[in-house]
Parts: sequence; structure tokens; C-alpha cells
Amino acid sequence: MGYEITTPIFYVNAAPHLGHAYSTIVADVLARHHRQRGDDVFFLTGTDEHGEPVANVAADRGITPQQLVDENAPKFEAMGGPLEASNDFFIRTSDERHKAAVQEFLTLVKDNGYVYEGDYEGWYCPKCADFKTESEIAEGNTCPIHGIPLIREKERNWFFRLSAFQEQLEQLYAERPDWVVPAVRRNEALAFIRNGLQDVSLSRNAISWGVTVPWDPEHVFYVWWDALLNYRTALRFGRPGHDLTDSHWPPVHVIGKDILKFHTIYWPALLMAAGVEVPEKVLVGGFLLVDGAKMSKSKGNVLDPFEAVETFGADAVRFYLLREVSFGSDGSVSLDGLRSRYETELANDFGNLASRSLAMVRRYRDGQTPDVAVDPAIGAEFEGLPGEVARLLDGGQISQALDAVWQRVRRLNRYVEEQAPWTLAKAEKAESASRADLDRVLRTLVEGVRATAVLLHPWLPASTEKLLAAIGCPDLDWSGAALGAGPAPAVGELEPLFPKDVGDA
Ligand code: ME8
Repeated sequence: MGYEITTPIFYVNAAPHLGHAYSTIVADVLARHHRQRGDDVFFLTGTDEHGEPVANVAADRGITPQQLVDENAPKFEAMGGPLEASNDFFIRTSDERHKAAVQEFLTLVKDNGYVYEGDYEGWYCPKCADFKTESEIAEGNTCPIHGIPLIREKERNWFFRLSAFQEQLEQLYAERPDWVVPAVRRNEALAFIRNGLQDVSLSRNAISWGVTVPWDPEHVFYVWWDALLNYRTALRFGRPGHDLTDSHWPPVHVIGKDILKFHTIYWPALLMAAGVEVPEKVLVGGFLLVDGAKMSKSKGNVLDPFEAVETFGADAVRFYLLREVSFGSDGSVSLDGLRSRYETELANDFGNLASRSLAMVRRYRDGQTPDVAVDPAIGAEFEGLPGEVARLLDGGQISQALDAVWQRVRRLNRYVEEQAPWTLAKAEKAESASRADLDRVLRTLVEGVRATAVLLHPWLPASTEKLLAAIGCPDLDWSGAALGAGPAPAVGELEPLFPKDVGDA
């Protein structure tokens, strides 16, 4: 089955930070999970290169917008590698193929009768590239997100008849109560709709850095329409030689809560205006905070994803962000917090469980996992886990899915302590215990480690692959996510998955 998963496309007016990495990691977890399930995944990310946020920074620096985007887009593209992002394509909205497809799509919207010419007057935030409605204006006519004064804009524009979709949008929200998650964001979007929708600008003529409006070349399309359409245009050319538009639509979007209105109101309305199906789901994340404030380039409090990965490795950064900040909520992050989870959860809970389980099979059974059934008590506690994880991930409950697996990792650690295989080994030698007892424990541990590694693969891609290779079971297929689905393998040596003392000064 075709499955398109997307991140927001990033403004290239500054370098990437961990806040950007967060959406990429969330989308990557879903992409990898769906590949495990056998879906034909198209994972899309990229850069949003037009509009005022970019044009203004270029003007300040005395360079052309094209120079600025050519300088910064590669930094965003390069963020994927160190994070182990498995995106299938990286779209840049300055791509001529994208621009042509945007013009075609928006011409269709006009032909369908949803575009007209009129005068716009209102308040505008150049950093959000957003025309604010009354309810969105903060004290003193400022932007609630950036805190900067809003600008009074007055211009002759092309308009999109958003108001025509009031009823259809309300119906969409009524019929599909979880197409926006979490519910708090869904309710926020719905309240905005119920407040009454006004038509919005489709074009701008105050700036020239954008996609030209084909029927009025003095204008460029308002950057948000051009940006949103990336999710659809990339399907045409993102997989060379294949047009995925029919097979992979509708998409699942991962976004931040600051761009909710565009994705859950403007975007479905635009698609309806063109007669195209709305997205499958919109998964809305909160903010990563540093010392209680949003991590952002304008605040200058950003954590550098490259540095964090350099010290702790991609798996640890991926794991930390999704474990620390429950997807959908805001949460504080720090390098100290990362180190602490690295040591307690990755090195101790998981890394140590894996290495001691394999070491015991080597020590007590010459490296051959006994071919016996797993302990039914542990089997019962893993029962239904793959289905639960898949359901949670499909519902956008990314952190809950990780927690469900982590509880089993902890359970296996307790199992080692309860069963004390080293005592069973002594008893076996002294012939006071049967070989079957230790056989069962070792098999349960190896199989538990294998199954959890398959389940954890989307969060910890590199270390789970290393571990599964050491067990001789490299298969990541979802059918192997159930406890008991694996063979009784010969196990090899395993280097520590999460070495201690990383990044010590
Ligand atoms: O909004 N924590 O681009 P952008 C979590 N080009 N997420 C954060 C964050 C933080 N501290 N800081 C930023 C745009 N983000 C548009 C999107 S999509 C068609 C166009 C997230 O580079 C933010 O929430 O300003 C947003 O979802 C994403 O990074 C891109 O932000």
C-alpha cells in the first residue's frame, strides 16, 4: 500500500536546530515503521524557499534570495544524514517542476470558481508570513508567536474563497474526529472554523520572490499555498520514473502546533476546491523548550543537532527527544537530560540487557540459543504488543508507542534478576536443577531482545540493526515483532550498543 509521510518544509532563513530535527525524527519513525509493515513508503521533507521570511533575511544580508536559499538549503538537507533520516526525497520549492505544478493546481482552483480579485487590508506578521485574524492578534498589535509588531498591509490581491468551505470543513471535523491529533489541536482548529471563515489572500504583489501567478504575472502566489502544495507536487517527480500521485495520496502530515491553521483549515479547503481528497491525518507536535522558552533561531537558544549527534549518536538523540517530550506536548530538553537518559535507559536498560543476554548464551550454551519455547509468563506480557504499537503509531501516539515497548524492556530486565540465570547455571552444574530451566530463561531473553529490537527499530535504527545482526536475525519485517516469532539462533559477539563515558569532557 502507498503511504506518504511528510515533515513541514523548513524556511531556509537560518541554520537548522533540534526543533526542526524533532519533526524529521517523528516522521522518520513512522516511515520506518510502515516500511516494516510492508507499505510502499514515500517519506518527504524539504525546504520552503519563497516568501518574506527568506526575502527579508536576504535583503538584510545584502544578497539575493536565490543566493540565500542556495547557501542554506544544503544545511537542512545535510541534517537528515546524521539523524539517520530515511527520507525518499528532499523537495526544494524553488525547483522548476514544483513551480509549474503549483501554477497548474492553483489555475484549476481558479477555473473551479474559488478565486477572485479584491482589496486586502489587515494585520500581517512577516516572520509567520501570516495574515492574522482579530482573534489571533496579541496585545499591542503584536504577533502571538514572534512577539513582533504586526504590519498593516493593504494591497490589491487575488483571493481564495475560504469562506465557501465553512460547512464542508465542519462536516470533515464531525465525520473524522481524529483526523487532527491530539484532540486539543483538533478543538483549536474547529473553534477557529466555527468562529467564521474569511477569504484569504492567494497572491501578493508587495514581494516578487515567489511562484508567478500565471494569469497575472505582476503577482506571486502567497508563500503558504506554494509551500503546502509541496506535499502533492513532489509525488509527481520525487521518485524518478514514477508518478505516485494516485498511489500515495492522501498523505499523513507531521507538523508543529504553530502551523496548525494552515494545515488543518487552509490546506483541506484548498484541496476541496480542486476536488482532491484531504490528508489522511495531521499529527501535531508541541515545542521543544530550552529553560522554559521555545527553542528558536530568533531567541538564539538553539541546540545544534549536529553537535548532539556527534557526542551521543543519532539513535540516542532520536530516542531522547521522543521519550522526553511526549509527542503533542511541549517539553524541555537539554544536553544533561540527554546524557541522563542515555546512561539510564539506553546503556543500562537496553544495551546491558542485550549484551548480558547474549553473553550468557555464549557462556552457558556455547553461543547456541536453546530451541525451546519462551517462558509463558513473559509470553503473556508481550501478547498483542505489535498490534498495540501499530495502533498507537497510527493514532499519532508516538511516545506512548515507545513507552509500551520500553515497559517490556524493563520487564525483561526484571526477569533476569528474578530468574538469576547465573544461579541456575550453578545449580545445573551441581545437578540440582534441570537443564530445561536455564534453557527456557536464555531462550526467553534472546527472543525478548530480538522482538524488542524489531519493535524499537524505528526509534533506534542503527543500534537495533547492529544487535539483530549479532543475533543472526537481521529481518526487520513486522511479522517478526511478536515474541516467539523468531528462531533459536546462534549468537555472536556484540560490541556495547551504548558505550559508557561518551562525551565526557
Ligand atoms: O513554519 N520545537 O517553517 P519553519 C518543535 N516553512 N518544533 C519546532 C521548533 C521547536 N522549538 N522550532 C520550529 C515553517 N519547529 C514553514 C512550514 S509547511 C508547508 C511550511 C517546527 O522552518 C515548527 O513548529 O519556521 C514547524 O512545524 C517546523 O519546525 C518548521 O518551521
